[in-house]
Amino acid sequence: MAASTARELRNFVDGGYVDGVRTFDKRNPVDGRLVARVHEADARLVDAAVGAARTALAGPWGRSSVAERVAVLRRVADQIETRFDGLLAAEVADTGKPVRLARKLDVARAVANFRTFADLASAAGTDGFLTDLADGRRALNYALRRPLGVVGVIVPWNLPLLLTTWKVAPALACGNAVVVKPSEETPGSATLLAEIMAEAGVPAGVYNVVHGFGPGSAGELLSTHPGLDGVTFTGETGTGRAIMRAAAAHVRPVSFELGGKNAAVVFADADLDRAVEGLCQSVFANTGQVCLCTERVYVQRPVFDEVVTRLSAAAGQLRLGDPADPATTTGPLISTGHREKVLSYLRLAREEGAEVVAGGGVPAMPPQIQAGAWIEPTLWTGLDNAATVMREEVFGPVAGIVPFDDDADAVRLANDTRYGLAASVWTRDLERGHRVAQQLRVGVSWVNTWFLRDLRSPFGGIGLSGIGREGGHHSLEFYSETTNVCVRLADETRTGAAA
Ligand code: NAD
Ligand code: 6OD
Repeated sequence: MAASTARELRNFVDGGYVDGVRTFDKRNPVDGRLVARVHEADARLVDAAVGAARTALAGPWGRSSVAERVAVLRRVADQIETRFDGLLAAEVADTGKPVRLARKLDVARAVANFRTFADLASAAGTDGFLTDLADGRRALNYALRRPLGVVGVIVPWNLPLLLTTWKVAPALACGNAVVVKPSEETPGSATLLAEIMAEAGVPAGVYNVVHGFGPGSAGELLSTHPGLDGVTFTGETGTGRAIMRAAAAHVRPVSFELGGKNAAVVFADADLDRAVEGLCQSVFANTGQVCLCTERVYVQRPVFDEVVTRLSAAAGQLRLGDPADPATTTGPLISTGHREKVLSYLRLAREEGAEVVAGGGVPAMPPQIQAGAWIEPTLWTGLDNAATVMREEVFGPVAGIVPFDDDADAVRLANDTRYGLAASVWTRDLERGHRVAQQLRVGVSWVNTWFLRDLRSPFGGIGLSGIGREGGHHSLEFYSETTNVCVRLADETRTGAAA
């Protein structure tokens, strides 16, 4: 039998790797092989991580200037580039996503996240007002920005490095110290990032990582810890509820990016080549495991059949397989457990009357990877918004396609959800594009594109999709506390008009 190549992944606390109380296995979703033995943190270790972060804030990091922190962030970005291949390998081993996707999306975004928040922090100002009251009193008001403090960063498995760095970069830019809890499914890249942080000169205790699960494990232990000053979380809406309850007990701020049931609206006047290509991306990218992925496609009646036919054909063209093969477009789901959930929704869709027009089951794969969490890219028609599968987030490569008549109908259907994360509108008529995009009750509305990101722009969700916005100055605001200083100046003498 071949020797195991599984790595040991430890917690990172106060600048060093630390054993957990026990280990759990992380398996590769492509073939089920053991990737890592992960050291689970217990209450004592989570406490040590929070304590290390607090201590770091009392040291030089807590007194650092913006310019010093910006320099650190730039070094982290450079070091991620230097260690690009290692991060890429960790991300692909944990998620099974195609190398070419992880290269372009996940690891490249980690670099961009640190550079963007370095730029933004160095350019950020604060409010300042010269107060001039009617009674002649004058004052200078200016706002001071301080770090929030110790921030808990709890992240999911779908875009692990992208989402971790999306939160850690602005948190460090603002002078905080963080305790990161990666998903139990994707412990690799956050652990490797700890080495990168140390190489880039991030002081011990500023970046900590604790491994484990959610309830009864590191996730719950971190989110309920009294020593946190704030929590930033990306993940399922139900998990957000639990974290919010814990935050309420301590009256501390939360920033939540949660689930979605995102709509795409395709008008008959759309460039259908572009729309079908865009839909294929938005439904199937990362095997449908992006919170922004489309699971409801509304198509104007005159082009409904054509879009169904063309999108189904595009789904059939996707190449599932070895992540290292440049021809692979689509990886497995994150785990066979998650596949069970997605398959149960596909069974339900059929019971609810869906006509499956593409995929619908588990594909036959080569024997060496048949044990992986593979699933066919799937589309159905025949269900309206009343169906459970048109209302609940599936988080897989699946979508229902539904016809609509006019703009008002499209807006009504797209907004008929308790989620409100993202939407895309496909039309050649830009006036209509603006009009419809503005009527959609979502945090992010795209026209003739999908997942095109400017990191300075606000990002987040409405309703069950989240609380707050991150991105640009919104991130800097969440990760800061502001104190307004009001200094009385000499009164204005209002007697006697100018000579
Ligand atoms: P999840 O909520 O199950 O887990 C996310 C993280 O929370 C993990 O680290 C997990 O261990 C931890 N966790 C779980 N229960 C916890 C608890 N009770 N207390 C504290 N921590 C706990 O989500 P997931 O399955 O990892 O990711 C998929 C979900 O994430 C989908 O719903 C998806 O839409 C959502 N998501 C949203 C966005 C966004 O930007 N809105 C981005 C990515 C993913
Ligand atoms: O692009 C981003 O900044 C972001 N937070 C994306 C989230 C994707 C969810 O899966």
